[in-house]
Amino acid sequence: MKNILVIGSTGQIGSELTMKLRRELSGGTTVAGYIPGSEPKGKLLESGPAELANVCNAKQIADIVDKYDIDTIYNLAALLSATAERKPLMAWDIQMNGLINILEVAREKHCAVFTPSSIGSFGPDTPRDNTPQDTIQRPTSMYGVTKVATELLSDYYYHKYGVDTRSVRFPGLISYTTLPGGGTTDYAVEIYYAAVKGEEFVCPIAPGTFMDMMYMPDALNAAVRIMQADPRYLVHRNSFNIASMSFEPETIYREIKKHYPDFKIRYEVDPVRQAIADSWPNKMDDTCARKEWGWIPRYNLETMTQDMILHLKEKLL
Ligand code: VAH
Repeated sequence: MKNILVIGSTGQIGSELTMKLRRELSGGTTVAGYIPGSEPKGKLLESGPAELANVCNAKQIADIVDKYDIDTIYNLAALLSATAERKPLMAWDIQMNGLINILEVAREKHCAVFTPSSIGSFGPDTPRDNTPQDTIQRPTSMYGVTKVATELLSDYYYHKYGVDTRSVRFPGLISYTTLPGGGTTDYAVEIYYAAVKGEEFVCPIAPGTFMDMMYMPDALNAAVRIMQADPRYLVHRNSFNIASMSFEPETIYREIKKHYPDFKIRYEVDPVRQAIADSWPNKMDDTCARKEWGWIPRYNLETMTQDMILHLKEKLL
């Protein structure tokens, strides 16, 4: 990887991935792709080039690839699960019509492509514990439908045209830099903000609802490492299970309470997000990612909580 285009560079993943790529791949260029209304600001804008990059405008993407001699595209454009349930046709347009634009540009201009999948690609018939790498995927959300289709289309372009497509199934991602928007797992970010601000947390997900979760630094390492992996050892491509921790609201609440003994939680379950969460697995088996490209997480709930609170105190207080 040398010259990279990050589409969705101002989102929860993109804002941090772009900065990481610029820090770690200093020999090349990392272009921050954005759409009107989500322009890069601050260090993201000052540290490198930015271009309008709407996945639904294939020519716009192709022109950027030509201008910067892009060899790798990180396609992070998506509506998250709860938003996608409210806007299913927009989600399909961005995630599928946008994806085929990216894959066609990559086919013509010989770019590698990373498009993330998610635990959302599984459904209620999928084995919930130690979810296998290769298993049934019949999601019941539009987000999940687009993620399964993303995996299949990305594999199709690899097998039929040789496009170097790779992907991971992200758990719920937790970070202190950019708030997620419209996700089912967003509660695991919002709970830290409430604790640091000294507020009671109103949790939209019911106690006992386990989901795979991951700290953003581990997610970013996975996104970079998989694209740098030796393709000779890749048995799978789209898309690898990666896991680090699985918890439910009471578990994370008790961990935060070690730092804030007076922290309170109450539940106001959101039926849309709860139905989505109930259809997702509890914990994935990520043996294939560990074997094929050396995936290994560094954070657990205790160390993530320490780091989140440390940084949110600086950010909010
Ligand atoms: C969501 N944070 O909740 C995203 C993610 C695994 C969950 O895809 O929709």
